[in-house]
Amino acid sequence: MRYFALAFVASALVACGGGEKAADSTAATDSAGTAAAPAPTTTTAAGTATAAPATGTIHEVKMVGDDKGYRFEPAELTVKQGDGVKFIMVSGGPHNVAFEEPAIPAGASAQLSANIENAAAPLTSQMLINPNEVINVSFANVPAGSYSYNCVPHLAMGMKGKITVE
Ligand SMILES: [Cu+2]
Repeated sequence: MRYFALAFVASALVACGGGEKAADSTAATDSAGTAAAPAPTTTTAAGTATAAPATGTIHEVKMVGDDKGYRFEPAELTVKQGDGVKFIMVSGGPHNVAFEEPAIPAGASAQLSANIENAAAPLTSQMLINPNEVINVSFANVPAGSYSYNCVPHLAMGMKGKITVE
């Protein structure tokens, strides 16, 4: 009788300890995720950089696909260092924003990759499917020059753009 009572207590303690462990590991994951969010660090072949938030004007570029074709509106845009560009999904998705190493200034790759919010890959944003979804790209802490980009799904249809950073 006493043996069974002890066994019951022991198994209750084990169950309790297991529960606490599960709760602890959930909390650790949450706090790590939150801590990483404000300043994601991106490593590319060109090096490592931490996201530099836009501090200037936020410009808007629409991502459109309709019976006139696939395009960024405006396709060409001039911004100042520190500005940001908000790409807005309007129609005809999925669309994304992909910069290419030879078509951006030398030394820009790591910082630009870090500055693409929720990037899917170096220099490449996630895909947007639903209207009013956005991709924010900061042009803080990147060299002045010409940044050409395209939409990967519609590259063959000429969905390309260029941002000049002054
Ligand atoms: Cu597209």
